[in-house]
Amino acid sequence: MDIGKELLLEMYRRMQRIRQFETRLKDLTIRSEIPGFIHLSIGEEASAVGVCAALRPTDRITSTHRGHGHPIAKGGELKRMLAEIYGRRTGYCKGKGGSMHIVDYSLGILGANGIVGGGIPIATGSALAARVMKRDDVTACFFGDGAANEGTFHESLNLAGVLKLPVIYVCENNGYQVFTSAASVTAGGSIAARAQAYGMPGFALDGNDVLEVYRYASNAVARARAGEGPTLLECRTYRWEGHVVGENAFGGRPYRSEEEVAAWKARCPIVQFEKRMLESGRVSREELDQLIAQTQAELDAAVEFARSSPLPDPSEAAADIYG
Ligand SMILES: Cc1ncc(C[n+]2csc(CCOP(=O)(O)OP(=O)(O)O)c2C)c(N)n1
Ligand SMILES: [Mg+2]
Repeated sequence: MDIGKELLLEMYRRMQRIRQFETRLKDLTIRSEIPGFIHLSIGEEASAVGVCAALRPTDRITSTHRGHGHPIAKGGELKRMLAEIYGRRTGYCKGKGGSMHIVDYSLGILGANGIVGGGIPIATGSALAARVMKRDDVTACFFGDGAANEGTFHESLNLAGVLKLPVIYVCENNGYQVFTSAASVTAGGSIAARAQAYGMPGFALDGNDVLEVYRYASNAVARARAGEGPTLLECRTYRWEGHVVGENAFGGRPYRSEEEVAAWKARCPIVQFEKRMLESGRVSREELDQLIAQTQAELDAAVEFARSSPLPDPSEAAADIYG
């Protein structure tokens, strides 16, 4: 698959945005500038970016509790995301949602979600809505290996398989569900293989290879748009950080070996992508460095914006609340 240079650089920019945003977020959280639980997806940037690069602006995504990378990959603004995480009025949900509730309907970002597996029926409903409204938009649904063992996964894939809905199920298998290894609680061993039971194609991919993810996602999107139905992609990847920032405070025993973490860090999705682009000769080190510097400046401005934004007024506490 021939990918234009402009798209390659845009994918790289978005991976850098995610990495830098979350690295700064970790620091701000440790310094107690930010309230609430923060789940980082450092190390998992390729699946978010590879899938979203295959989507168009009117396509939609659902995300998870580990939900900063997906909205950034879909084009979310760093400053409004950070303001939301700071609980400020200028944030995406006017400061009342926080890290696990980043939403931007105008970009097709239907929301991060604190309920494990909660995004899967939402994405399935979104795909059904596109069908009913006679739009050829596709919905990409991100979820973890833990969510693949929830009832919502099975009910949703069954419905999508029966109705041939335009949805791409993207399981980011990072090998863990909090402190439990996926291998110890996942019957059958392969999440991708579950697709067969629901009448759709399923593929297990190198989730750290942004170009491989993009290739599979593009095929799945084309299929969905043509009315041929859903696809399940299992992206095998790894989270470099703890389940949540500060997980050591929970007092648990170490659940991953230092060697395992080091081996995955050596397979950094950003470094691997850089290497391939530089080796192809299509992109120069200077071009990449320029994108890194631009992202740093963008992030500095976002931190300043969030810090200087006002908190929501107490009189707004019950506004925009449904249910
Ligand atoms: C329905 C539900 N059950 C349990 C939890 C607590 N919980 C939060 S994250 C998580 C693990 C999810 O693992 P996975 O789906 O693999 O996502 P990852 O954290 O690895 O990205 C659990 C059990 C929850 N938020 N919602
Ligand atoms: Mg997981």
